[in-house]
Amino acid sequence: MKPVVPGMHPDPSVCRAGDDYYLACSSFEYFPGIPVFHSTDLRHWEQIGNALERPSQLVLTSASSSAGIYAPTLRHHDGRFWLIVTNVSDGGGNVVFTATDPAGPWSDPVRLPGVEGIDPDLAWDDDGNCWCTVAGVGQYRIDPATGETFGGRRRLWSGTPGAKAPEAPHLYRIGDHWYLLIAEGGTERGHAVSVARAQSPTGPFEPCPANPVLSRRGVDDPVQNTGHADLVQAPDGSWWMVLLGVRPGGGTPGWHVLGRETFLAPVTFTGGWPVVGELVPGPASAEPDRDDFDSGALRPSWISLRDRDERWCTARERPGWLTLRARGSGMDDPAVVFAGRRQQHLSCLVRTLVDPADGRGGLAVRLDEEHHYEIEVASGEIRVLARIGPLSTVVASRPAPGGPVVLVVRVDENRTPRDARSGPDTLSFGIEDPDLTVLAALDGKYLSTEVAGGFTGRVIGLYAAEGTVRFDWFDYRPLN
Ligand code: 6LW
Repeated sequence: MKPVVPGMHPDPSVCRAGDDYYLACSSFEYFPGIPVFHSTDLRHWEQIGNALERPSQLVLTSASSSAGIYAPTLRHHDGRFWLIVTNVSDGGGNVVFTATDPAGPWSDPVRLPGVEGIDPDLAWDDDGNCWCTVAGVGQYRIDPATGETFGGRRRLWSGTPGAKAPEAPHLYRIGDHWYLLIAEGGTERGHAVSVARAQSPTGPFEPCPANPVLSRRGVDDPVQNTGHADLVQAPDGSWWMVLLGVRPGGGTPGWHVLGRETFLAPVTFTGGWPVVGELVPGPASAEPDRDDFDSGALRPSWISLRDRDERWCTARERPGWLTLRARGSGMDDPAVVFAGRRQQHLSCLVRTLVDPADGRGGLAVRLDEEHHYEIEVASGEIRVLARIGPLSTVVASRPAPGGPVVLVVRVDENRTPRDARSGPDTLSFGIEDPDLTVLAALDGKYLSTEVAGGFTGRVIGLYAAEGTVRFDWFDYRPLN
């Protein structure tokens, strides 16, 4: 079952304007922040930008991995697009952005100092009141244009008694009722979606007798951890849910490596309550995706760590090449200069042509600072490095041919685990000279969320660890 937006695209929020749908996701410590997608059928999504692409909109200086930007809500109201989100780092808090075109530019932030809590939602009632509902579940009346809060936080509902982490609230007016959709059970295997309804946006809320309305708890299904959902109505009146889920692989307990991905399901209303249908498969794999760095700008799928400054990362300095200039000393260093893209397929082949000149750098597969594998070239040597928790090691090395070299990582999903401990995939690192020579093949379980912890998934990309390193092209080929 393929997601509709594969790779690390969690906490999806969706809205419709006319015949067009737009979707936004969390982006954590990566810059630019909040990928924005467009679709006309809810199955095929194209990234049209990132909402937060200027330092005046997003500061992540002190964001540790899996901190930063959490759980946006995207809405179309009164002829404008509204985005509300929490930056859990750098004193960011809850902030609202607006745009007339969701591809951007988005406004500078309006801060909501009176709103505490993550996963903020925006909903408007017929009297023009704007309600901001947050994890917990609490609610504030706000003015999203000024950031003012009227009165304090009111408790709305805490979900199913005994269930942990009532979060990800979204509030909708549907027919005669206000529906409050939440996630509960935590974002791991116990994740679920529950719903309550009321006559007014402020409650009192009556829980759905069939809660949870969505969960994969204890269910034999390749898609697990389903939850954190949002609803949208199609022009024909049908309802749809976007939600996050993961695809664990290997033996026990199952390791997911791509982060939490966005899935789609139909929703019908029976007796005034939503009933969630089977997941709708996402489109078949994308075509090979090649970047030649010829346009001088990086496409929106490229993400950097915490910031992207022309001094360290530019496609303009040597035309047709991406130039990275080291700031941190390597992939262990939170300050490393890294630019990559989400791994979006369970199997894929990634290649790049690197000219290390007098620098050191290469191709990395990153989960976080403490969990990454890379192949790098420097001063006549090619090395494969692995960092797993507190342990770092050089896995393989060999002399480098002079001049630019093609570095390769191939990820192969492990479709038939040999035993209970078999990992989800194998990552093979090598060089093309011109035939492929594999220097090391590593178990992918160590670059999974179940090992590393946190909320993110793998990103594959380019880095500079010393001096200036230039890349002529970057080729990402899905293999499934
Ligand atoms: C998000 C919370 C969650 O704020 O994970 O799955 C957190 N749900 O709602 C970070 O993505």
